[in-house]
Amino acid sequence: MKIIKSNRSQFKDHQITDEDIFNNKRDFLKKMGFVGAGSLITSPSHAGLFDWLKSDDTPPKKDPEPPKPLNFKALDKSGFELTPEQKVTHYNNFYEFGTSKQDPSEHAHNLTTNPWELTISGLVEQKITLNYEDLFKRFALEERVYRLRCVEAWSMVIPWVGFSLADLLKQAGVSSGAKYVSFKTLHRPSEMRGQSSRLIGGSIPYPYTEGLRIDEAMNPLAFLAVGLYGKSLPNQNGAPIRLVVPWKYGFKSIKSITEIKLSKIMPKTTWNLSAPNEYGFYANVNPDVDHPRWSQASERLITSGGLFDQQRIKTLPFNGYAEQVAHLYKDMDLRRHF
Ligand SMILES: Nc1nc2c(c(=O)[nH]1)N[C@H]1C(S)=C(S)[C@@H](COP(=O)(O)O)O[C@H]1N2
Ligand SMILES: [Mo]
Repeated sequence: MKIIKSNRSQFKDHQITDEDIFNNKRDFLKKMGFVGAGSLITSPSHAGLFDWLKSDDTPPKKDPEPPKPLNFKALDKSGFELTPEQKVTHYNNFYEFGTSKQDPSEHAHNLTTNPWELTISGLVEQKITLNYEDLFKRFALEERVYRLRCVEAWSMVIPWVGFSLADLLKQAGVSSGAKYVSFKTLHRPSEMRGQSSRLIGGSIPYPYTEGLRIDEAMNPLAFLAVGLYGKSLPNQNGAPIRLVVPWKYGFKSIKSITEIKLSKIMPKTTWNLSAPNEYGFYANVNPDVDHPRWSQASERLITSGGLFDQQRIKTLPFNGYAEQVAHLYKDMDLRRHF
C-alpha cells in the first residue's frame, strides 16, 4: 500500500493555478510509482475542490512547522492500481439513499451539502462548529491513497483529499476524561430517501452512527476526507466530509458527518446495534476472523477490469496497516473484540 502525504503549504497560496494543481498531482502520482498516471489524473478544469485557493484574498495560514513525513510502508513492491474514479463513485454503500450499489450515485444528488454544520462537542476543551468553507480552509489538506476494505469482502484503492482526524480533535482539545469519539451522519429524511423507508434504506437505525476509541481516533492514519481524485467529494461518497479509517472495515468510515462527540463511555454504533453477532465495535480488518456468513480470508480488489473479472487478493491483518496500528490492540483478544 502506497500512502502519500502532500501538504497544501507546498502550494504558493492563492497564486496557484489549476495547471499547478494538475502538475503537482502528476508529481505525486509519479512519486507513488503510478507510471502512465496520465489517465488517472483529473483534468485541470475539474479541480473544483481547490477553487478557493485562487479566490481567497487572504493567503491561507501556513503550518507553523512542516509536517513530518509519516513512515508508511508499501504493502507490496509494485503497489496497487488505483480503482478507476468511475467505480469509486458508482459502486457505493450509502444506505440513506438505498441499499443497492447503484442507489447512492443515482439518488444522492438531492442532498444539500452547502450550507453544512459539523459540531465537535462533549468532552472537549472548546466546542467547535465548522461550516462548509471551514472544512476546506481550516486545515492543511493533503492527499492520501488508502485501500478501503468493505466487510462484504471487496476493496478499492482510493486517492482521498483531507486532513487527519487528530488535527481536528487537537483544535477542540481532548479533555482528560474522554475515552471514545462518536460520529453521526446527517438525519434529513426529506433528502435521504432511505431514512423514511425501510424498504429503501434497510432496517438499520438512522441517523447512522459510528465510533472509535480515542487512541484510535488520534492515530495519524485516521482521516477526514473532503475530496477524492483531487475534487470535492461526490455526494454518494459522503460529501461534504466523511471519515476514512483504513485499517477497519468500510462501515466504520461514516459519511456526511454532522456531529463528532467525545465521551467517557463506548458509543452505540449502527451496524453493531443491527447485528451484534456480525459486526463488532472494533471491526478491524482480520483475515482470521470470518464473518458468520462468509470468509474474510480474501477480497475482490476492484480495479479497471470488468465487475466480474476482478483480482482476488489475500486480506491482510489490519488491511496492511499493522505496523502503524497493531500496537493499539496488543493486550486484546481480537476474536472476542472483533
Ligand atoms: N452514513 C453512512 N456511512 C457509510 C455507509 C452508509 O450506509 N451510511 N456505508 C459504509 C460502508 S459499508 C462502506 S463499505 C463505505 C463505502 O464508502 P464508498 O461508497 O465511498 O466507497 O461507507 C461506509 N459509510
Ligand atoms: Mo462496507
